[in-house]
Amino acid sequence: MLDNRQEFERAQRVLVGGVNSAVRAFRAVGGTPRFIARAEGAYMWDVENRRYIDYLGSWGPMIVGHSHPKVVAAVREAAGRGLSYGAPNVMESELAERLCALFPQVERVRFTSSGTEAAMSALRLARGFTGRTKILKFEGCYHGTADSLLVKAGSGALAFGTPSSAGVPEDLVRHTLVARFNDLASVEALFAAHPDGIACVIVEPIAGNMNLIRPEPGFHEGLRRLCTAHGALLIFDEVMTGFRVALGGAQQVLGVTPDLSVFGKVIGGGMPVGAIGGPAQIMEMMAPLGTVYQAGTLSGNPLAMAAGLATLALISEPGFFDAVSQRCARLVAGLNEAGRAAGVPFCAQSEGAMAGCYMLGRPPRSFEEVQAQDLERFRRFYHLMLDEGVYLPPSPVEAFFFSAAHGDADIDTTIEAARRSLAAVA
Ligand code: KE4
Repeated sequence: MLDNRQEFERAQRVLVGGVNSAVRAFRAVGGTPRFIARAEGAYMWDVENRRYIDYLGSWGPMIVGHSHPKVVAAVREAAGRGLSYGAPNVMESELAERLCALFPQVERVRFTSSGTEAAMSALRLARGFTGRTKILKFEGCYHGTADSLLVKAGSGALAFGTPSSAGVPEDLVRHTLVARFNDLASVEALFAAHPDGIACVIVEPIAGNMNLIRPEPGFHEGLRRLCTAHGALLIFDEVMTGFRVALGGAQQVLGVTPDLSVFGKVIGGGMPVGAIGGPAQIMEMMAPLGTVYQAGTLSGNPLAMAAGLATLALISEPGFFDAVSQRCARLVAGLNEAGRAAGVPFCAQSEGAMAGCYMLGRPPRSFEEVQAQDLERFRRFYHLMLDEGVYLPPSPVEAFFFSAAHGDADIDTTIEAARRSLAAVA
């Protein structure tokens, strides 16, 4: 068996950067990515058989924990009936019915195989429905890798300092307008500059790809008002927040209803699923009923639907979100206490089972504030925690993810590891 370093050297000979998604390459924190051999509950084990308490959770999907017996059983059972049909199957309808029941303004759904595809298709739908060309996004928000959205994006694009990707034609991105999260005046100015020109505003309702940044009171109500007044569609990208901050996503927490919602991650339970949801009047602009084309070979894949259905059944159980939110809050309280004890500008916060920790004295409220972190101190902290067997997302601009599988002993172990690690970087 090769160790992590040897596996990484091997991977880099055949995979670009040794990875299949840029953020996995540890470029923001340095060092060698861990090659995971297996995962169960709150834990992952690497090829050196080192166990980690996992707060990556596959970047969000694993809210019930890894290899949950009911999810694995559902996938196994589906696999016995075929891996993919390329034709309708009833589980697609079942999962869509669950979505429509949870989100009142969602009357029609279209499944995809990733959040990127769902966000990209939602943009096309908004442009087709409104007949307009411009889209408005927010600096630091990330909506996957569709060309129009790789402009001042978050997540790995931000971490690597390439928020606006090479290879995206200038005459395309000129239709992408960028405002500042939590700055309604920057949105109003763009609407004033482009009257009747903006097809949609797409936003992470609670930002997670410039680390967790909460919306200021009134921000989303303002977006809702401006979009309605200007005939633009408001799109909530709930790929990360959906079924994570609450069963009804950020729109339930915020009490603001978008025109279209984009989902992913938890809705697939670890299998490839994205989704767009919205009123029939808008959604039915999409093929085969309308003229906005959209398709995907593995969209609605039976195994992915089975994993999503099993996961949604588990998180819909009474008390699930109260329990997971309370335990996540206990972890965050312990991390904040560890920062105070170490005398380090370090803090953490959470919303439901989504959390963020920062090398800052108080939670950031903007893209600029999150950028003010002491990156070298974060890197040292990150690796000290990894060496303690605590796996956080390998970036200072990513949220971290709690699960129902994280027990009190895991929380206590994590807090103690943070105390030692923060003391060491003080
Ligand atoms: P995917 O295409 O990676 O399934 O989804 C893209 C996406 C869209 N919208 C939001 C709000 C997202 O957070 C994401 C994906 N998030 C990143 C982590 N910040 C996925 C990790 C990765 O890129 O490997």
